[in-house]
Amino acid sequence: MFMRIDHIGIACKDIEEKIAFFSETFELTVVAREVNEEQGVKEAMLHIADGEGGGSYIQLLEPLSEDSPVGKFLAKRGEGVHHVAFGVPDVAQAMAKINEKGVRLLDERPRHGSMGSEIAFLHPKDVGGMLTELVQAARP
Ligand code: CMX
Ligand code: CO
Repeated sequence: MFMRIDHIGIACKDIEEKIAFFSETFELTVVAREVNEEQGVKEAMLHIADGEGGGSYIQLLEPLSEDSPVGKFLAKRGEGVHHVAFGVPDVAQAMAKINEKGVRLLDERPRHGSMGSEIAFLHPKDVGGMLTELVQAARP
């Protein structure tokens, strides 16, 4: 079901500062910058490698408001790893199969993610404390 790690999502207070840090320290290139109102974030994708069905990235996330998922996370836990995203061939199919095993889905249907992808989240309490995202990358 999982083809690769698509990205690690990192919650930060100041995305410009973290873009400078990650790109300079690890020699990574920013390949996309977006505001996703539905997810309540300003984000940047830093490319690491290309893999089966898509690439792998670091996703830097700055909240658009304090009551968004990342805003609440920052208030409660501070900056750091917010979620892990796995690449899947078909997000709707993966959601159905995973839900059959008793894992709660946080989305009823796939939503729009970075760079034209389709995404869905799984409840962290059902995945050993890890907020998990499924990503079906956009077709090249
Ligand atoms: N990782 C691990 N555990 C987390 C978590 C995270 N990122 N966020 C919350 N939790 C835990 C909390 O610590 C809490 O545990 P306790 O009850 O033991 O304290 C529990 O989950 C419930 O958390 P909460 O703060 O009461 O609930 P929230 O209202 O903050 O909702 C969640 C949490 C995961 C349901 C919500 O953040 C969500 O729906 N996330 C999915 C969407 C998202 O994160 N979008 C931003 C990224 C967009 C992108 O990647 O493109
Ligand atoms: Co993500």
